[in-house]
Amino acid sequence: MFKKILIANRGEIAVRVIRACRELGVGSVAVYSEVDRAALHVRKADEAYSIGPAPAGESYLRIDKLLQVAANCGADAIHPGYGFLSENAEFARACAKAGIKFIGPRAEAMEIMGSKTSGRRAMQSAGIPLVPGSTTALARDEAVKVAAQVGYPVMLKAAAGGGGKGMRLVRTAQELESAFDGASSEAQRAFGNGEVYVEKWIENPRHIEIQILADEHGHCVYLGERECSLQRRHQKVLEEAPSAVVEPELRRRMGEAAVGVAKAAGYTNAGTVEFLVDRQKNFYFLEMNTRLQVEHPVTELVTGLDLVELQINIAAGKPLPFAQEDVHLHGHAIECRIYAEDPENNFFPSPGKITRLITAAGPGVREDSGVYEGWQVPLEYDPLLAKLIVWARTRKQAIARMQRALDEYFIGGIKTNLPLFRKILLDPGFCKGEIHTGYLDHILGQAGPAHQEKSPSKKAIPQEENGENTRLQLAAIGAAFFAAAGKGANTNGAPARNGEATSAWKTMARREAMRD
Ligand code: MV4
Repeated sequence: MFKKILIANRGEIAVRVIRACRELGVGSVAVYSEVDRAALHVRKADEAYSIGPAPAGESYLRIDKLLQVAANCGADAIHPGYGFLSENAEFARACAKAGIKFIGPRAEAMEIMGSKTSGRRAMQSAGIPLVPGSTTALARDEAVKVAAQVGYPVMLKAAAGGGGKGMRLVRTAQELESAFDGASSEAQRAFGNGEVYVEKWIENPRHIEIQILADEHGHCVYLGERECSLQRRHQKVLEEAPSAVVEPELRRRMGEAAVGVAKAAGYTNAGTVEFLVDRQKNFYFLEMNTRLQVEHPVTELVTGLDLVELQINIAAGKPLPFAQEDVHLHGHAIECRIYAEDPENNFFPSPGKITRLITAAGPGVREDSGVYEGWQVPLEYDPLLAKLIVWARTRKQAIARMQRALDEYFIGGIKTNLPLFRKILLDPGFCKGEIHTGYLDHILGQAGPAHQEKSPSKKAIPQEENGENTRLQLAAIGAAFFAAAGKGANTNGAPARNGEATSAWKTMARREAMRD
C-alpha cells in the first residue's frame, strides 16, 4: 500500500480523498494556492504545501510544481480528483516517469477517450451502440453528405469537445454550412482544435451514466447507473441512483456495454461511461469520463461501496475484492450540488465570506463539503461549495428526505442555488421521474426564476402536492428567520437571502397559523 498520497485538487473532492486516506492509514498531502491557504482541505490533510498564485494555471495545473512537492515530501501516489489535471494524459505520463503512481487510468486509455471521434471508432469496433453519424472529423462538404445520410435534424460536435462547446443543432440542410463554420471556429477557440463531426439528433434524451471499476488484473465490473439529466448549461445540478426509467434488464445491457467500453480502451481504475437514452429506451454511447466524478456518492450510497478506497487499492495493484454478481443495488440516493451562485441573477457566481453555515444531518443524510463558516469562498475556481446527498429505501422517501435536509440547510453571507432545489423537489414531473436533459430549463422557464416565486397558494400547487406545500412554507420560514437574524453579521454587503418570504413577521404569523 502507498505511504503517502498527494491530492492534486482542492475543495470538497480533496476533503473526500483525504477521508479515504485516513481510513486506509495512508498519509495525505494537500496542496494549495495563495487564496486557499485557509481552505478546508488544507486543514484536514496531514501535510500541506503552497504551490503558487490563485489562477489555476499557476498552481493546481502546474505539473512541475505538483511533482516537486510529491518528491520533496515523499508521496508515492497522486490522486487528481476531478477537473484540473484529472483527465490530462501528459500529467499521468509525467507521474509514471517520476515513479509516482497516478490514481486513475493509464495515459493511453485517457487519450483514446480524449477525442470523441477516436472514442467513437474504438466503441464501434467493440460493438457498442453509438448515436448514428460519423466516426471521423469531416470537411464541410463531407458533413453535408453525412447529414443527408443520417437524416435531419443533426448535431455537429467538436471532436475535442465537451460541455456543449462547439456543438450545434442543425434542423435543415440549408443551415448546415454556416453552423459547421460556427461550430468549427468555436471549437478552435475553445480547444485549439476545429475538428467537427456529425451525429443524428436525439430529441430530449436522458443522460444516464454507468460507473465502472477495472483493476489491473483484467477484472471489470459495473456499479449501476446515475441519472444525470437535470442540468443547466451542461452543468449537472441534481443526480440520482438508480434512474427511474432503468429496469434490471436495461441496467444489465448498459452495464455490459460499459464494461465493453472499458475493455476496448484498456481501461483501469474508476471510470464513467455516459449514454444518451431516448424515449424508446435505446441507449447510445456518448463519451467516457476517465476520472472519479462529482456525483460518485449516489453510487456509493446504493452499492455500499467506497469508490475512493477502491480507486486507491486498484492503483496499489490489488485485485477487485468482489465480482459482478456481488454487486447489489439497495434503495435510492439523490445528490444536490450546492453552488455559490445567484439564482436571482442568472446563476452568476457569488463568491464571498460564509457568515453562517448550518448543515443538514440526521438519518440517511451525507454532506461532502469543502467549506466552513467564516471562510471566504474564492472567485477563482468552480463555485461548488458542497454536495448534499441523501439515501432512503424508495425514490419517494429519498425526495421527502432531501426536502427535509434542504429545510435544515442554511448558508448565509453568499448567494447559493439552494432555492432551486426546493423548486425541483416540488415539481410534479420530477416527482414522477419524468425528466430529460431539457427538463430543468422547462422548470425554470415555466415558473420563472426562483426569486419570482411567491409564497405558495393552492392555485399554484396541485391538490395532491399539499403535503409539499407545507414543506415549502416551512422552508420559507427558516429562510426568512435566518435572513433576518443574519443581517447584522453580513459583512460583504450582499443582501441576505430572503427571496422566499416577504417578511419574517408574516412568516412567523403563518407558523402560528399552522400550529395544531
Ligand atoms: C446530444 C444531444 C442530442 N443528440 N447528441 C450535450 C453535451 C455533450 N456532452 C452531449 N450533449 C448532447 N448531445 C445528440 N446526438 C443532446 C445533448 C445535450 C445534453 C446531453 C447530456 C446532458 C445534457 C444535455 C443538455 C443539452 C443537450
